[in-house]
Amino acid sequence: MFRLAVRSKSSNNYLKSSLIRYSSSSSASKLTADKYNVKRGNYSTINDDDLKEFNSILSSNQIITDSNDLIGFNQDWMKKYIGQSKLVLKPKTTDQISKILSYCNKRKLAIVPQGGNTGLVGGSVPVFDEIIISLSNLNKIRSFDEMSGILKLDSGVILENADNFLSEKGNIFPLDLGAKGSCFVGGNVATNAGGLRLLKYGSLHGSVLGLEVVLPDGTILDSMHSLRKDNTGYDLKQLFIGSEGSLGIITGVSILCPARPKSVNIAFLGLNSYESVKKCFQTARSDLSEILSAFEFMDHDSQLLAAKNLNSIHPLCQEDKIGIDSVPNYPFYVLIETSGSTKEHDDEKLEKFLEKVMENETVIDGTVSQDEAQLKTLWTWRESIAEASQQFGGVYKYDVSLPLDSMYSLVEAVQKRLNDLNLSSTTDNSKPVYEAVGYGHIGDGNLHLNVAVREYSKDVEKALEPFVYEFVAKHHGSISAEHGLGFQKKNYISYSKSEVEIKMIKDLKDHYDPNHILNPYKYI
Ligand code: FAD
Ligand code: 2HG
Ligand code: ZN
Repeated sequence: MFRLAVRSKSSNNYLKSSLIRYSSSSSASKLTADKYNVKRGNYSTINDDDLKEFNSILSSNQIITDSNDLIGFNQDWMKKYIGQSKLVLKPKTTDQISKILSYCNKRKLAIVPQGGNTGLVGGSVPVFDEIIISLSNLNKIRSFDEMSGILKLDSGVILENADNFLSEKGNIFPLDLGAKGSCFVGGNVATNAGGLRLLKYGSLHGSVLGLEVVLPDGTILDSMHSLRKDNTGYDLKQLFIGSEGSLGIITGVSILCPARPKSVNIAFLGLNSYESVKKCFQTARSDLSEILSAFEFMDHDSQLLAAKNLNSIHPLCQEDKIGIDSVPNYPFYVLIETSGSTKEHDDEKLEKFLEKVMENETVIDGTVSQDEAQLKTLWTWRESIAEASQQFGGVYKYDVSLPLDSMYSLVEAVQKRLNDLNLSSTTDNSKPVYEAVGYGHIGDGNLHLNVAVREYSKDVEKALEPFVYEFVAKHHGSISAEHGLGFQKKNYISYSKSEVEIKMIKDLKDHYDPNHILNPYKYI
């Protein structure tokens, strides 16, 4: 029986509350520099003259030096990487950033650009005493052209605020992700974030039309174009999309925003095997074609983690149960979103598709959203996994691209490895690993492997790295599909890039940032 109503009562406010800046105290042994045995680069240390200079550029409320206020800026979202910065600057204009960079470059003071600090690879926080430049005060919408759908905005605008603004105009931001309430548009561009609808709207390499960037020596590169087609010379903005704060500070973004779909449906399905997930995707791609806007998959254990965290009723639960007891026994789940302009047309297409996949038993069970609240609830069961996986103390996250055929075998290989090494148990609290789960953007060939742990431990890390990267390289994938290299993967780029590619990346870095003041100890 195909159910048409969703019963879960949970809301998706979980993220907003969880992303409020934390206030836990850091201890010396947990510092990134100590944990990973990093040697401080040959940078200057901030002195009174430097502070005087920054005070001449910024007002006092744009400068943070209080140790309590610094904690949140020094620690990443996973509480895995902890830096030692003594100074956060919060400029309000591109010009102020230009002056700061020009000064820091001359003084050889290292810098970390920071957006919403939701990055998952340790790129947004310092390792030593780098100055944090927070983009949070650069938060204005600059212009919107209703005819073309081109939005120009400061890089510190929160993604959700940009999308809410566009919603009033009948448009949509061509990127959506679970951290939308906290991440900044500039951070999204700097990481080339993929998110939940890349399948429909493509990557930021396609939708970003122009950027304004401050280079390490303070030069302002004004490339805020509004042209869809421009073949005059190198496409320089592409250099900064995904550069993770290593080449310049993005201060402005010009982006093409499509019309907001008038009709949106979600189907949440239960399946019996990974083979069925692939078959379901193939059918969705051909039968839902132009209205297919997301195809996400989740394994059973990822739903258990979400249920434990949300403590609400799973969308496919038919009994009077709550939390983990409400999660049915299907090994895999799929969330399919359709977006279009005509409700009847989309409903009919989805209905036919569902009839087909249920009839040939690709799909065993399912439910379809009927209103905005249900849509949100269903998305919650997918979006909340990222947070749920760290509820036991910590999480090791991998965001890989793999051919669909070998995608889930990475999760199985990791589970086996952790069991063989006697590191994994959901019941024995003395074992560091709670669970290894898989989920992700199957429509983009992007798997998220999350290893939920009771605490960060060298034994677990050694069991996972380079094992995961070797597996990915062997299967011709990428060690980062969307979160980037940051601190976590800086030593592993060669698993995904050739020597020639790495040399070109290094040459560019040396050319534009010869003093390596921007985001040191990361990326490469
Ligand atoms: P930050 O974390 O502050 O910074 C990330 C990197 O960009 C750092 O290296 C930083 O130095 C650099 N940077 C930031 N701003 C600038 C700037 N203006 N100029 C130059 N460099 C800058 N990512 C995805 O791709 N897809 C997802 O679906 C997704 N879902 C997520 C869900 C959750 C719950 C969480 C916590 C994270 C998720 N992420 C996802 C990861 C993260 O949200 C993205 O990488 C996001 O784009 C980071 O934006 P931010 O503003 O928080 O950047
Ligand atoms: C997602 O798709 C994000 O939910 C986060 O990219 C993935 O936390 C993760 O590993
Ligand atoms: Zn993702």
